[in-house]
Amino acid sequence: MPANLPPAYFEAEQKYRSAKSPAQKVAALQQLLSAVPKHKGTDHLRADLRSKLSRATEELENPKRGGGTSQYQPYAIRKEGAGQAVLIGLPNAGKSQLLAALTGAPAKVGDYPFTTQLPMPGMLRYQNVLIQLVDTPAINDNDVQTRLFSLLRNSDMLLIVVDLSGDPLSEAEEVMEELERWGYRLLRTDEDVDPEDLKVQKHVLLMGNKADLPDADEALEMLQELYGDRFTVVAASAADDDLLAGLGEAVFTALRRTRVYLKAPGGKPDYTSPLIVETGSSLEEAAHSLHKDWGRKLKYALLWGSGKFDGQRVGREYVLQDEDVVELHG
Ligand SMILES: Nc1nc2c(ncn2[C@@H]2O[C@H](COP(=O)(O)OP(=O)(O)OP(=O)(O)O)[C@@H](O)[C@H]2O)c(=O)[nH]1
Ligand SMILES: [Mg+2]
Repeated sequence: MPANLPPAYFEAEQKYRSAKSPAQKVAALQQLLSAVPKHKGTDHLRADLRSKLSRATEELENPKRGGGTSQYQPYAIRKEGAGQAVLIGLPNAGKSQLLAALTGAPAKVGDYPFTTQLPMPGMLRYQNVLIQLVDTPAINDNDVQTRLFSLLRNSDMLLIVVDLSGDPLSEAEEVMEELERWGYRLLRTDEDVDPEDLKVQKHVLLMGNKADLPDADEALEMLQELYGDRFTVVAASAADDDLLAGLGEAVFTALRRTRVYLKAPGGKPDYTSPLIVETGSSLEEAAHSLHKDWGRKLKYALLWGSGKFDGQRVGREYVLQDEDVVELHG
């Protein structure tokens, strides 16, 4: 469950990931721990960080007995924020450049294929929400496919990046064929997961990238014509601030998340750190994700939000809408 962590946490997290020596690791972990707010929802995370810190300290003090690099698992990227969206595509589509432009993560960009060798995460801010983006090596790189597809399986959605200045239609086709070959079923952003289907079902956003280059408009139109019925198609470019600014909303919508602002009786709602739940979640599910005690003891909630009476009383089965303000009563 998202723990609604502050930006300082993700800065420290970035430091931790790039830490090379045990001493850097220890420093970054200490910073991480101090950035985590202390409440029930972060108990697990704090325990996890404390045990990492004690292992890193051990490694620092006894270099030979420490875990060393064998425990380093670059394809196991822990989810952070409202959800994890993974950038995939063929070489040179501009995945790394896009990650860098959207999140500031120091992704390596190159005009030669297979520049990216390992996945790298970064945090994209959309309004009051942080979304984790993950850059990955090219999907047709045989050496990484097994590990890459296990990362994709664990992700919340896929961002398929194609190069509008190349041959975006055949790029999209190749990426989709690859995914289908690995047993994936691709879903439109507004399509529900089919519980009967045993395939790995993932929501997809199709990104026509390098929209700043000549003839990109026509290429985007063709992409829209061919794939527009099956997927949401958006234009992207690391060189165009207006396009970049619009991507946050597109990714947030595709992630299918709902923001809930909690308020205490007589208090003000906290608009800065919404509780994030899957779209379609009931009040009961949201209360449970907050804490299992709340899930049990919740009787009703008072609700403020668009299209509702202020302070309307709703039951456990009420389906939450994005930006509802909720006061829980046990
Ligand atoms: N004009 C333009 N060029 C871009 C854009 N994004 C990336 N490029 C260029 O495209 C080339 C490839 O960019 P990368 O971000 O390394 O591509 P990638 O998809 O990560 O490639 P691999 O890591 O090899 O899979 C580089 O030369 C970038 O400078 C863009 O939005 N516009
Ligand atoms: Mg790359």
